[in-house]
Amino acid sequence: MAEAAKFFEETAEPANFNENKTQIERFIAKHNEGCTPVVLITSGGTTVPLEGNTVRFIDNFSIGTRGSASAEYFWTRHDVLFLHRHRSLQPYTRHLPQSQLLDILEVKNDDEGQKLCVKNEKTAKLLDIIHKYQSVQKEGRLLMVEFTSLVDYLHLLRASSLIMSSLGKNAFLYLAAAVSDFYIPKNKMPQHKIQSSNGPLQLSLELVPKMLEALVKNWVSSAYVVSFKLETDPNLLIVKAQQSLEKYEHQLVIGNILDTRKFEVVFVTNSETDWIKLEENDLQNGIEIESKIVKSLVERHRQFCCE
Ligand code: PAZ
Repeated sequence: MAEAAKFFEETAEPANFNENKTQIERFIAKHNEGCTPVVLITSGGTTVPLEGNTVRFIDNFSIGTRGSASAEYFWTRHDVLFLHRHRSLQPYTRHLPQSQLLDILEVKNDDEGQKLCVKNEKTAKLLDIIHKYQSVQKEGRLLMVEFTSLVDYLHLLRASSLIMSSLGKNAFLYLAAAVSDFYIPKNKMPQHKIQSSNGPLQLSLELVPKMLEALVKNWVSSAYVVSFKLETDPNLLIVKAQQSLEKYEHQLVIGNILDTRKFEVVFVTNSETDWIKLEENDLQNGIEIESKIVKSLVERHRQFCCE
């Protein structure tokens, strides 16, 4: 935990940090009087800059499907603080990929001239998305905050967790972001663009301190905390998830394998290892695995609050 504290001392807060923090404080303050639980969803990947004036950075595959889809299912019971990577998928708008935007529109002519309309076959789906999105926004049930780099993400995660601690057991953390395990500390990073004229590049990355321990024990100690574990080797998945649970003593680890993450995940707790899978008919009916994940978690959090 000392390493976590040192990390925050040595790294600067992101540019708009105070503004974001104020917004989060206001959002959570609204919930302190009521009994609506709030879920903090982290979503998308983090970048690791190689230069102070960043031209190049290391990134990862995550585009935020898990986080953005989950947010939509949490609204049955929870309000959502959505901490997401800049330009990654967002709840509701994820259904409208930019590449298809022009295909759902058509130009119609009437007495008043040309009108831009949504194609008939797309109208029902779009109306449904817009109604849901507007009602969540109107009722103030969603706050979206963006990050890009690993350092931005960790500062925002710590601030959000500390603020949410006032919610007690009504705080739920759903840590689905793919966060880099390695980084280059500022004092070991060149300020200016690395020059290829200097020859091949050798990088030395340091380990990012594990923040989950500080989060569970110090930042938001009464919360229900679910972390994710991604592996590519199926033989490692459950062992690594169990190790994480043992080490950090939070409530649940959701394990997933890169290639099958959209179809199956495994819930690992102190007492069970429970697979959640999409069946053939789920796939045919367009059911998303996040609907099953979140349904189970909402019930688990409800029971946790009653204990
Ligand atoms: O964002 P996405 O839907 O493309 O991927 C989701 C995921 C695989 C990043 C998530 O389910 C996950 O496992 N996050 C934690 C990764 C890790 O730090 O092990």
